[in-house]
Amino acid sequence: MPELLMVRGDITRRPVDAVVNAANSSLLGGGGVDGAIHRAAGPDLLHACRLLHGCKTGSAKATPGFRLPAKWIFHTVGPVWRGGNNGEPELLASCYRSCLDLAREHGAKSIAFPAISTGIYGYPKDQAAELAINTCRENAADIERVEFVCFDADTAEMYERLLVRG
Ligand code: AR6
Repeated sequence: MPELLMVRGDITRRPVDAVVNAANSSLLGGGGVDGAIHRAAGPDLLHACRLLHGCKTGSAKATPGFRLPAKWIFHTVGPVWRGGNNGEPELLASCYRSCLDLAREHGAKSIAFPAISTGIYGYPKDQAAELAINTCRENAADIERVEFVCFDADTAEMYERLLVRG
């Protein structure tokens, strides 16, 4: 079983094998965590992303980490929240699973996730946290360490509570 833990702070600083980016389907950058990752990784990241020709919601694609401490960046596209009956939970679970699949393919033993879809895309934070933890518990058997990197106090508190509950 992997170690699942909450880490408070900026995902761009995490010394893990792979960090996950909550991108949009163009993969050409944006605000939120996507903007932070592009700024920290440097301009080579955008060049690499251009070669990927976008990404579907629920899928993920890999680039090197460039100037990040992480070796890899897995870019995934979360669903935009439209009330919850438009496949949002399935698509969000698919983001986490796709990134764990990429970790396996690339031999990444540690991975750091942001709270995908819970910023600009509006997914309710509590529902997203529960789904993220359950999906990683069920699909990360061969990964040593899964970090949930929380930028704000609300999100951190939710993950803390849910991870303790087990
Ligand atoms: N480290 C960790 N978490 C962060 C950081 C950071 N440096 N910065 C923000 N967060 P969002 P989304 C948290 O909006 O909802 C972009 O424009 C943030 O507090 O970044 O999936 C993309 O290009 C929140 O908890 O991603 C897309 O267009 C979480 O990361 C769109 O936003 C996700 O918030 C994707 O929206």
